[in-house]
Amino acid sequence: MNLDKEIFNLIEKENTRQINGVELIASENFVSEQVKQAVGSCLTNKYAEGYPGKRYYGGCEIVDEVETLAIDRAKKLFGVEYVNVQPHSGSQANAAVMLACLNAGDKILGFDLSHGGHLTHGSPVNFSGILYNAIFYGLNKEGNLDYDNIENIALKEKPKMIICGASAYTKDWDYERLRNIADKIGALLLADISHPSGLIASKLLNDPAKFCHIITTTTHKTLRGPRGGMIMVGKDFENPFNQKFKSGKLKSMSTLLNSAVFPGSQGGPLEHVIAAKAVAFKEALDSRFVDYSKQVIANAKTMVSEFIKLDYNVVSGETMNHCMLIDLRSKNINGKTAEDILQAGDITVNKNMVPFDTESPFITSGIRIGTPAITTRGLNENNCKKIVQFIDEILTNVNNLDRVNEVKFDVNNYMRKFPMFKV
Ligand code: DSN
Repeated sequence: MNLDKEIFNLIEKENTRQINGVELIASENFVSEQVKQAVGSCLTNKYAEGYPGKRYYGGCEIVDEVETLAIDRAKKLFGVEYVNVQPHSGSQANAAVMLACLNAGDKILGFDLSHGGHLTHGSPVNFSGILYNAIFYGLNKEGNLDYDNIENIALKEKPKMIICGASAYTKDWDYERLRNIADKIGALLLADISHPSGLIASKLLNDPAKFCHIITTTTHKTLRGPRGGMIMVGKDFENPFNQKFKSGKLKSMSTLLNSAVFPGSQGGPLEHVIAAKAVAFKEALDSRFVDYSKQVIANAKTMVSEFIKLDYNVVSGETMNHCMLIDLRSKNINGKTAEDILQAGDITVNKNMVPFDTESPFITSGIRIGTPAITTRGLNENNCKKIVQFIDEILTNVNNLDRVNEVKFDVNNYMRKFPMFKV
């Protein structure tokens, strides 16, 4: 068959874009060759609805082994009793958890999207806010979570589920405190660790498995696997208030979650992606992954202190993880303008709402920056100082495209020195 030039030329163009640019989107990363090979393997041909040993199709003996290996590696990596590796994404993982645990109209308490939360934690435009009755907690003026306030809201509103986890929060989470709050009202505590899961697997951040009833994550952010999702339970238990599946006898949470993924909300699992997840989990079990995760945090901390030296307003003034939020109001630039002009210099970030933002989500007052991808390319603290200089030079020349083009030339030359995946 003739090569599909249209598509493969585009893939090559994207490859060049990734090589030449500075990738600072906090939720992105670059995977190893082995992860890519698994995603592009013959496993994409196989239908395997069901679970290992209980499939609805023949010929699943080998994918059963693949999926079991992925599950076993994830259990070891996160120290948990139950894992489902089939969710196609973090959003699908959250949808399955809610399907397993809640009835339509039940109240959920999540972290406000405009303060750093996620669409699937109750946003009115998402299934989670459409099907369930969502209420929110946010950040205080200093840009930190206020656990007393979360407790007050929970005691007053009595949600059935409390969701912790964020897309743009630079501190760690006090899962123990949140579990105490959940226990006071008999709520389930769900931790969505999509962003920091690689740092948690590396034991550099608090461990949600000890305190949260259920954990969801994506596999492609700090965990550096293929795009996908996963659900975990530290210690299996009976769901105390599930009505839909009850039929006289309470079922274990693992049984409910499996049913909620398939057949509840998904069809055939993507076994090629599950194989790639298994590869990524093996890589994350290697001590070199811990070194990588430490460097992700060190790089983020360096960037924060460099931005502060240049008078940028970093939300909450620090980071403990892989990302930072810059409130650009003091620099008189909005998030969209900053995203666009940085992109013109081949530096990719995303505009982001900052706490108490006065702009719309389409404009925003800030940008979010993350270090997982540049750290995979081997950039260290000194390199991160240089990246902050590039960013500052572009943002101080928003109206001088000639200068932005010069910086872009320097950015491209600088980045071409780095491999895409430094072991
Ligand atoms: N879109 C992801 C992020 O950028 O954080 C979350 O789903």
